[in-house]
Amino acid sequence: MLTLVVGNKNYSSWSLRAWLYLEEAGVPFTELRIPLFQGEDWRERVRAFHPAGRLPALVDGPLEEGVPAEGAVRVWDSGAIIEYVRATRETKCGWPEEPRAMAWAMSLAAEMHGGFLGVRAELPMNVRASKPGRFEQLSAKARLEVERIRAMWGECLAASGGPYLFGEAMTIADVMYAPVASRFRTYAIELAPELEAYVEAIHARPAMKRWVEEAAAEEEHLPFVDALKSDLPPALG
Ligand SMILES: N[C@@H](CCC(=O)N[C@@H](CS)C(=O)NCC(=O)O)C(=O)O
Repeated sequence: MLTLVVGNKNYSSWSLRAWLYLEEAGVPFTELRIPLFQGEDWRERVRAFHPAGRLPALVDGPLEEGVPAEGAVRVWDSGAIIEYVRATRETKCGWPEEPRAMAWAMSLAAEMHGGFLGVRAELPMNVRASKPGRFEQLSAKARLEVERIRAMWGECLAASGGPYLFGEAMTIADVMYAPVASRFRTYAIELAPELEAYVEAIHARPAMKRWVEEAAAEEEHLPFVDALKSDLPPALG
């Protein structure tokens, strides 16, 4: 029995990655949502699942009184969650099989997981928002990162023929960049037609559509994200 703990669907990009992976992989799970930055005790509630108080987190095993029961396996960090699920369950989504494509996909996923700090801070995920014109306000660092993402998506799609980065099937690389596709839509980042088609293909996935609908229905607002304040907690991006 798997329980995935996610944050606010509108804002938590790392939660989206783990959630979308489980959905695309076809692995059954129960979702538990703990909205970040809400109320006095949100960090304490999250710490029952993730020792550093972040989301997403996964529990393999029962919960008792809303927290992992003794003996339940706890996994945190989106990358670890994806690999744990792949190692313990039958999954319909993974890495490309061909070694060269696999190496490429793994490298792109790692590049996302470990980098793009400018994009993460200056283009925070805000699924239901529409904030065109943001590109002109970005730092040089964030602009270069946008350029790198455009180039990497373009190279992959040209080599694979799309509609996903590595061809006909969604892979973990697409899952890792799904929140970037969402940000590019929110901030109307200019894209070549084939990259727009990729953003559209990601948003056309039934699971992604559900996440977007559920994000739009959430009631909490994080003013520091909505107002694009510079003191955005870097981890949220
Ligand atoms: N590397 C982690 C990042 C987790 C993370 O930082 N999550 C954000 C939400 S998207 C968070 O919990 N932020 C809380 C905070 O900034 O205190 C992962 O891949 O899961």
